[in-house]
Amino acid sequence: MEKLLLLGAEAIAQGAIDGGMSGVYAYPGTPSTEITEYVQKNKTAREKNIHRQWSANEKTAVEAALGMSYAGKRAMACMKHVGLNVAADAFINSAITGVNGGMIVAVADDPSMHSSQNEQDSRFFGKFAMIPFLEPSNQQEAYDMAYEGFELSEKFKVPVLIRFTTRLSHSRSGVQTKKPKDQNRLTYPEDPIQFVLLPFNARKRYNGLLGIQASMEEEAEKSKYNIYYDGKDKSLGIIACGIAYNYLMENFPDRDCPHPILKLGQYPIPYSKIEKLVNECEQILVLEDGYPFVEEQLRGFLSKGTKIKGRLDGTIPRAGELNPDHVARALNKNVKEGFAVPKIVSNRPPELCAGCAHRDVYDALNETMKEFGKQKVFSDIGCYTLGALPPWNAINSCVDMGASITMAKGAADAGVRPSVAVIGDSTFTHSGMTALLDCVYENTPVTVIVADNATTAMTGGQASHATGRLEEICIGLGVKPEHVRVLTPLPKYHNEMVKVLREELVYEGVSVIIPRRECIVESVARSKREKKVKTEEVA
Ligand SMILES: Cc1ncc(C[n+]2csc(CCOP(=O)(O)OP(=O)(O)O)c2C)c(N)n1
Ligand code: SF4
Repeated sequence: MEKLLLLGAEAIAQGAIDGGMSGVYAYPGTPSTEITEYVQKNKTAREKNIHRQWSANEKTAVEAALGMSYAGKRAMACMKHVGLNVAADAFINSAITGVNGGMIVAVADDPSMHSSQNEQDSRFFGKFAMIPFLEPSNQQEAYDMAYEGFELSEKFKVPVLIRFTTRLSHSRSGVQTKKPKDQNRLTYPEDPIQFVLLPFNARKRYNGLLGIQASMEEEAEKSKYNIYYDGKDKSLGIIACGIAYNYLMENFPDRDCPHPILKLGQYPIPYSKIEKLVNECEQILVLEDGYPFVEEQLRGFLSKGTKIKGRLDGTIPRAGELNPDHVARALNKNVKEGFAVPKIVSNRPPELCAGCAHRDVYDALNETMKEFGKQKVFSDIGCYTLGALPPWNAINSCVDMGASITMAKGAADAGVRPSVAVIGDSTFTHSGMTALLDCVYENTPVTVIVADNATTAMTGGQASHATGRLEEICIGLGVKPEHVRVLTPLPKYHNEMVKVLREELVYEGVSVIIPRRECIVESVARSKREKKVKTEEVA
């Protein structure tokens, strides 16, 4: 047992390793990526042969984790909040099949959308799936929840969700580790059809899930993560969920908050604890880093006419991250002005790196599209999304992973010509492949540009499942080999790129253009890694 200085995400990883995990399955996504990267670099994980390769997407990650749990072992699936949308089918149904070995689904939410398309709150998914879910208030709890989460999962025989947010994930604190547990042995579920969700069994399993709701609630009532702290001034009672408790306490460095506080970290909502606070206090303030999840439920019959303050009445801003200043204002405390942000670190619009291959792709595409008119390029999520900004202004959509190809298909079906999709190699294998199959199935006239930089650049350069096999995949999906065109995106090949793009844009069928050049940042990082290995070999 030792004290480690860990990011929240790393604390979850370390907690899971020490908690007896046999495998982590994940697709990268900020702010969750560091969980898997930590396991990948961890010596114990290597020695214990813990599975730690990236999955193709979040759905395959949850399914693989469920498969490992089926075999009796402890598994964790990790993702960012929008990844849970992709994994939702597997996730919701895993609550119905139940688990054998403990299973944790760790989901990082991103209020304020620092690097996301939305700021959805995964606690709704936890409630939707009707499973226990945990929300750490600090890095130590993040560790403890992952460490203990497998046992909670095995107790109720359902997956357990750990929901945390950007600040917790990306800030460091001291974490006291616990005695590492052994991995589970390989065992099969007692009931051989437990995981067979044919209606007759699914109904039985669903009733079983409904039947354990009361005990999950009881567990939350007595959880050490849900604590009632009494306070003399009952004019206000405060409910602080997850990291909001930390923000509240930052306003009371001597821990002398005069109001009763209910600190929440384990759900389903412990109703009697809330009832006690509502009965004792004149008003309730709900602090949540996310949607007004608890606040909405409180506004129903539970409030008994008590005034509820939070995001819904404007006490806290309706959108965006919670912070200690919001809490201070809600408590009518003085907010200390910080230093003005120096110009050198003030926000600048993001841009593609100098020398990035995506620049050359957009230069060529923009020149070709001059002939065909504007608003016909559907894009996806990755570094290349920055093509939406000046000087390129080259793309017209970015919705969810894989949507570029399917939106281009729909637009082509509506008569748009040419209809172009721009997608990265990792996003293509995440969820572009089935979209391309839809195009092949109907021979829809779309031009799909798969910008292959041999990595998942936007999230920090994780390996991409497509590297070295992109043409094969496209041809395997049914794209005619003569319409799979590989280019080298460099200024010196600009004219050749324009020529090939033009040829394929007028083709009335499915074509795939693959501009291939390694991400500059990844190329530098790779050279450094290789140099280090060589130096170590010589030494
Ligand atoms: C469902 C979902 N999962 C993960 C992410 C996080 N994410 C954004 S872009 C991206 C992949 C980018 O890789 P690639 O498509 O190869 O483009 P590159 O950044 O390398 O240009 C990921 C994982 C997301 N936005 N949505
Ligand atoms: S990280 Fe790589 S892919 Fe992203 S902008 Fe920079 S060079 Fe381009």
